[in-house]
Amino acid sequence: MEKTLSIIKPDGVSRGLIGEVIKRLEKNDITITGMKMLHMTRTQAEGFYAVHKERPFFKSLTDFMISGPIVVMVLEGENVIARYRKLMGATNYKEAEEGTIRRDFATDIEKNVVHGSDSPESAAFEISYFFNSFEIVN
Ligand code: 3AN
Repeated sequence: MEKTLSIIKPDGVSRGLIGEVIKRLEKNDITITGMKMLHMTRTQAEGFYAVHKERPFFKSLTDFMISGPIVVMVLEGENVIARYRKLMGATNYKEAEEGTIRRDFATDIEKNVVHGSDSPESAAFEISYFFNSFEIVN
């Protein structure tokens, strides 16, 4: 079974989309094995997005990610990294397929409601960034 990290970003939480995202996970046979709400500090957000630190949008992305609480989840299932990214849709919501979370709810390339790990390596890093082993059920 594969694992991935999902984040419901500050725009998703403040717009009341937590239930909507979770409903789509459950409908698609994706199991939630860890979940919590938190409000990142700047240092935590910069550490999480360290791979993007040279990108022009780094400051704006980290500002946004600390603008309010987020919900972080560990998701589990067969091929869940790719399946969850398919449910999310493309980073740019204008290019996202119909019926995806971002196509339905994103308002901006940055305010795009959700995050999902893009590889097994980033999933391992991202899950351990937010969860210890006691916080993930089996
Ligand atoms: P994804 O979340 O689809 O894997 P990444 O990892 O390439 O996308 O980018 C991380 C986050 O950075 C995105 N979710 C988005 O919020 C933001 N981002 C990516 N590309 C841009 C861009 N060109 N302009 C502004 N923000 C961006």
